[in-house]
Amino acid sequence: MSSRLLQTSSARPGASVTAGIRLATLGLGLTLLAGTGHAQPNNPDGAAVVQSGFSRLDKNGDGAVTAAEAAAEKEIAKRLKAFDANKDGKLQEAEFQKAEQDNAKRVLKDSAITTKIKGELLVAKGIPSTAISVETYEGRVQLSGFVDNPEQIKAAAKIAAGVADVKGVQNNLKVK
Ligand SMILES: [Ca+2]
Ligand SMILES: [Ca+2]
Repeated sequence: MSSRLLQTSSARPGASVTAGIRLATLGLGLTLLAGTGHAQPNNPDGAAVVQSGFSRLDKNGDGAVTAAEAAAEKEIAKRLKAFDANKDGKLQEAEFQKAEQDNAKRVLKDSAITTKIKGELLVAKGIPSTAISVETYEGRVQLSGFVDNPEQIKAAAKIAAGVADVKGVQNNLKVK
């Protein structure tokens, strides 16, 4: 086994150097990760404790997030009723996880829409795409920034509205 490894590395001297660099890069990455862990608050012994969203919101630690506790996180507060499966007016941990997953899905969908619109603005002719900021929330798109003329404002809005899953476009573009 070891002699085979030796043969391989002597046959291709460059390979082991590359592997060495890769290992060094990996090491650096791990160091950075460890650094992030240490930087966390409420973590005096340096252990990598990641507090879940649930225990962060369940301030009194009674195993349920009430409307008052959920108020700290708008996306959870918004979903309290819909994900309160046992209808006790609070989110137990399993209910909370589902609400959180639903919001994560929403974030993914919205950023996919934003990315698609930015890509289409980029390839469209005569649109100063870098001057246009695109934000999406629950499928509703907001365009803002300053462009050269009213035609560009119209064209950009038309492109945004034509992207799949877009529910509406708020056009705040202005001529500079
Ligand atoms: Ca609670
Ligand atoms: Ca509940």
